[in-house]
Amino acid sequence: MSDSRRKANPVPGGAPPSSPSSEASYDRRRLHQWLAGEARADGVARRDVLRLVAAAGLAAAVPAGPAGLAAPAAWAGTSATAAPAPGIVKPLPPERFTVRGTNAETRFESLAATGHTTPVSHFFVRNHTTTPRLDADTWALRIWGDGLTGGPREFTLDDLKRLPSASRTAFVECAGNGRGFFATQQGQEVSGTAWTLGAIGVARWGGVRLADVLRAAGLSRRAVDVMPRGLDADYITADGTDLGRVRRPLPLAKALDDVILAYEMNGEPLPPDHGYPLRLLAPSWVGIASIKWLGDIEVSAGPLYSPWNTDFYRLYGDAYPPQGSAPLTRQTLKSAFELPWNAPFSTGTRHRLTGRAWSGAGAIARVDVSTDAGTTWHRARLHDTPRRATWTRWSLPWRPTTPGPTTLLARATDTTGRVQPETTPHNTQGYLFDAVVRHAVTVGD
Ligand SMILES: Nc1nc2c(c(=O)[nH]1)N[C@H]1C(S)=C(S)[C@@H](COP(=O)(O)O)O[C@H]1N2
Ligand SMILES: [Mo]
Repeated sequence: MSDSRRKANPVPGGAPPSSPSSEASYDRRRLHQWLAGEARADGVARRDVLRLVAAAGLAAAVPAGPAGLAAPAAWAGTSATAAPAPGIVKPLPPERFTVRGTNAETRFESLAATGHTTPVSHFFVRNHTTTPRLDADTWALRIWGDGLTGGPREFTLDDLKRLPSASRTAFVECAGNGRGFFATQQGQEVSGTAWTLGAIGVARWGGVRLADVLRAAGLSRRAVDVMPRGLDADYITADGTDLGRVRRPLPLAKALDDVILAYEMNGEPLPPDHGYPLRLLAPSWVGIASIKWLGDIEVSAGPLYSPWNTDFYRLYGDAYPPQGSAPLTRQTLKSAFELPWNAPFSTGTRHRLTGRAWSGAGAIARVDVSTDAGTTWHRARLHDTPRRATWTRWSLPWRPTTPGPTTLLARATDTTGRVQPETTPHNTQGYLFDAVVRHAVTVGD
């Protein structure tokens, strides 16, 4: 059932303004505008946009416009060249984190000691390069572009704090969370960081609504896209191409809906690794939408492109059209046990299995757990009031009877009726893994 649904709608998610079909038509409209010379694609190779245009079956009257930067035909993965030091400021004790290149994955078992929100001490870090050290006293956010009624505007942190404050509990989850299971469960090759399930954390984000800031800056009725950009170093691909600073266009509809510019995380100033002094937070969307270390936001009357919505963060592969899916928006559906791999259990003892489940499309409706590799299923007890944009903790008692290795499964269902499938259709960059994860454990006597 979920398989046929995926074919019709390759990008998970349901209702407007970010439903797959509206994103797909938005994407076609952008490409039309690019052909008409009305959309900019700075820092994106011209031929990459042309490839999208061709694959979308759009007209061949191609503008002579300015040439984009040269870019490779295929990126060699989404992680920068491995550095000797990960460039992360906070401590990364091995019982809480697995360091992967410039990134740090949270060990899911370490979350058992945390509450609904994830303390900074446990929160995963995904850095394209390294954490920059910024000085809030000299920092200001610049808002500019032809989607404003007037000229550029600057906001200091104090200016932002004078606007009405807003806060939201929401996860940040990398689009590649679970990517490692394409190889280990499905025998498929994908590029990028081989995360297990710990490229997610939930925090209480405090700041101001992006909508309020855009209005204060003088939002024009002609605005269609906003492009937040980070102050971290330019991202250089493995083959040496400079893609510029990390940035990704956000459709205005999302920007005005529930996006927050956060200067606080769990009631404290944002820590350096998570975007100090200001980050964007796009609830329910893939992590790349939540740009850290904000320096400027372009507000545009025409559609914008960056490599983070042309090559990265689309689904490419046999199950998808040649131009890839529309740019990824909402996260998918997952659940995870708060257990290490091969966790030991003993027969005749009553254990309590705990975990978390979440969805980018709605709240969690139920979680079913199997302790016998899928033969029988038991409904887990939910410990949070399920809400969208955050996870729900769950538990199930288990008294193992048979010694030996076994496989635990947890299968979440969300309020849109989506159920985690047995397999995820392959995509070359390993995004949005949503299949039930087969968690190996060992039962001793
Ligand atoms: N400026 C900037 N913003 C960024 C990134 C980055 O490397 N630079 N990484 C993105 C990605 S891919 C993810 S998954 C999230 C991770 O947020 P976290 O490090 O606070 O967990 O930040 C996003 N925002
Ligand atoms: Mo990410």
